Amino acid sequence: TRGSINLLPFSAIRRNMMRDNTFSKKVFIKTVSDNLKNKYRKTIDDATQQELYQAVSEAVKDVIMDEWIATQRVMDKDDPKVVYYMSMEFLMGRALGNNLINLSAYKEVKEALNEIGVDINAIEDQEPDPALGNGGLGRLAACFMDSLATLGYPAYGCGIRYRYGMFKQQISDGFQIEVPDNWLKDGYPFELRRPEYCYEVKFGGYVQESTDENGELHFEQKDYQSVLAVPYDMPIVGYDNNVVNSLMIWDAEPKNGFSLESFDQGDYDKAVEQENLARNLVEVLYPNDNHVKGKELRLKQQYFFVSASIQRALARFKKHHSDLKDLPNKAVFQMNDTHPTVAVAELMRILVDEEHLSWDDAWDITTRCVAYTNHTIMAEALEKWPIEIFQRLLPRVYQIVDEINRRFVMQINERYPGNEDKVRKMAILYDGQVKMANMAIVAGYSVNGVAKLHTEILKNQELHDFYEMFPEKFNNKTNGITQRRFLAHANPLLADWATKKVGAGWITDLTMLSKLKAYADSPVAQQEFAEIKRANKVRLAKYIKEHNGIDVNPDSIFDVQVKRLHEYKRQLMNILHVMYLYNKIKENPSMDFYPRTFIFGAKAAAGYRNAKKTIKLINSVADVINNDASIDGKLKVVFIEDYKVSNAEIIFAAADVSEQISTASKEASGTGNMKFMLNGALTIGTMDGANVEMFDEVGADNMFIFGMSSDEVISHENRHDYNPVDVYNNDAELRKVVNQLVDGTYSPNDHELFRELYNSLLNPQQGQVADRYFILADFRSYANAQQKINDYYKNKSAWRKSALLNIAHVGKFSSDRTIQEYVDDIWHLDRITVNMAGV
Ligand code: T68
Repeated sequence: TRGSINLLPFSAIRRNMMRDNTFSKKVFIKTVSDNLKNKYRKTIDDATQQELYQAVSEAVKDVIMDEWIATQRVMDKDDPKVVYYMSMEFLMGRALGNNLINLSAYKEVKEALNEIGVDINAIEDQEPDPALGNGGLGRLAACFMDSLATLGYPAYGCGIRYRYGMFKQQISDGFQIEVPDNWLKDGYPFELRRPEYCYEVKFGGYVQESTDENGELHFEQKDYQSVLAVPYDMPIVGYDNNVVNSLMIWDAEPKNGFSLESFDQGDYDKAVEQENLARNLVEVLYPNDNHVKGKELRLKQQYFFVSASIQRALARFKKHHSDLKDLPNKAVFQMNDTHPTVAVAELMRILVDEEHLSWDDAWDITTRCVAYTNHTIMAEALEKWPIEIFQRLLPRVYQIVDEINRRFVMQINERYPGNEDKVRKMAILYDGQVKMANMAIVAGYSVNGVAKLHTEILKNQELHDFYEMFPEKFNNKTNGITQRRFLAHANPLLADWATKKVGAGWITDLTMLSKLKAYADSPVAQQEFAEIKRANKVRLAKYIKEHNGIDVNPDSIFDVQVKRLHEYKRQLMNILHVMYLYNKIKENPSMDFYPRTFIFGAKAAAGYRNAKKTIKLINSVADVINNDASIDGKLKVVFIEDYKVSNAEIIFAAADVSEQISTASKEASGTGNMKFMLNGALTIGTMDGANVEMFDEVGADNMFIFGMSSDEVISHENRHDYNPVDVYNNDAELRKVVNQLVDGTYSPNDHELFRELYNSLLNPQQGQVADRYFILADFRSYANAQQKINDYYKNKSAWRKSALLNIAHVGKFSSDRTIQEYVDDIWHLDRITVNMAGV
């Protein structure tokens, strides 16, 4: 057992550090070796890397626990208003390194481990990425949790503890293979099971109505199946402020422990059912990004975590309050897209059925507690549930939705008498479907988009009818990213350099980086930046060599597109352009061409055919180009397998060029764009999403804009007057590239392999639109912008200056700014302070 000096040794170290700025490496190492002994009966010398990771994590958790306890004590005592960030996805990324950064103990721990011959990077690499999200939406939730804690705002993240997160991607013969992500197999040190806060969640059955002695109606769900929702809390460590918030993610367990003896035949079946329900519910994350299919299990997942989270929130509230009318002063539920919007009806159900409030009182409370964020305008991502499924699964919740809808349709009819079109577009129940976005807008007191352009499109196009009815609800909150993970942790060289130049203030106030403007013209600063970028490119080259077996030249331009694979993001346009360049170099080997490495990383939803074919195409093009000795290594193509938060950190730091090339109007915001900018990459992009605001900040000289505007795209869509065949006919070089999809250049053994991609551009199949994402229309303009990059990069001083100016203008894109806006305009929270003195 541990002696008194090292009972909470690492916390002691930290407090020691804060008092006199010394760090006892000895005590830290002693803690790690104690942990190894107690957990594994091993010493540092014979422990595996995984065991070391576990032991180091336990030592770090020890410190976190003290602050976590202290924070929760303050929350209990001060009873501040709290935001519940409800999200089906939290794409957290690894915790160990990030927690050390936020405890401002990273360097000390790195050195301590160094002294015993342990490489902190190797230890960090032992941690699986908790990949409980698909892409931007899930990662945004994670950045928000970091900023909330860092700014000292009381917050809970509410989500699902999927047993399997986003699949691992393997590339085999150029094709994507999906491998289950068993992230919990070795145990996850940064989670805490909280069985004392478990709740029952009911599905199915029927609603029994009864009247009590006072003549009041009661509704009871009968003959249902249910599960027990058990929360696991993960600590969210604020930066250097002792604040530790909680991410509560819910696991499902069968309500009655499964036991053979205690059931007769009927109950036995029921027990098996409940066991299966619990297991299936949280088994796996749906791996689709910006696309939903109305799968019953997904609705179950949504109701499961929403109901459990609201129950826990109300239980917390009731510890301090008896009057539910005060709820809006103490809690706000922010709904991350439509996925958790069943919260509206669930809160109503609890208030009406269980708390016995009148409908009007319950509605008044609910509509002052819920707010909704929209992340997309793409029709296929809007959640609509067949009424049949919804009603069967959630019979009482459905009745409540029906009543909300009945009252809202009356409101529509009052305002627009006889206008059936308005009812068709705005009703919550229509055409046999439950439209979740409509319910969220009707009930939410705030509806926000995630970038200026996106919010304008919502107001003027997609949600125009709602905007006309409720203009006061609509507002914009441009997305942001956390600089703690994406600069301090991801790019320590650049982080230290920035700190030397402008001080460490940027870690909690990213606008401080604007002071770097003063260095943009300095040859010394430019040189220093160039050396850092090169070191990061060498680091990425090493990763690529280890993971892909490909040699890349760190002195070539690293041109990167990493994000989910989706047609609207236009990875296909990027690779068509690579094919175009290759043709040109082959035709004219002495042409002016700066060596370039095109780097891709992307997961495709398992059932998304064109997306998967695009991955295969990228790999096929890579095979041909990388093995063509005649081009002298001028052009390389790399597909990085299993793109995820942990390798993203390495990739952003090493990029020269950031590809943000979505069809204008389709990318609601983008957040990768900001991560590249933060790391000094120059963007080639369309006027879409937050690119528009990046352009406003950094100016035309430091960004490469091309392509149609969102207005042009939308007007072509409305008029149906775009014909890609015209473009194809009028551009011989482009025509050659498109033809190469089907002439065997990149698929000698099967000329038909890429036929579907060719068809998607020129030859639409039943129900499709030719080149729906305007790839051919934008191609020439894209190629011209790429040519400008080629020319500009040769002017080293100009390029480096632009890179520095990108970093200097990135301040707006911190999620700290975004969260402060949510707080000021929507949530109205007060900061807490947590004092560790005397602990
Ligand atoms: C993304 N959306 C937007 N959706 O595409 C991106 N969808 O522009 C934006 O920056 C980001 O959200 C943050 O606001 C998504 O990532 C999904 O992942 C998703 C998942 C399930 C269903 C629908």
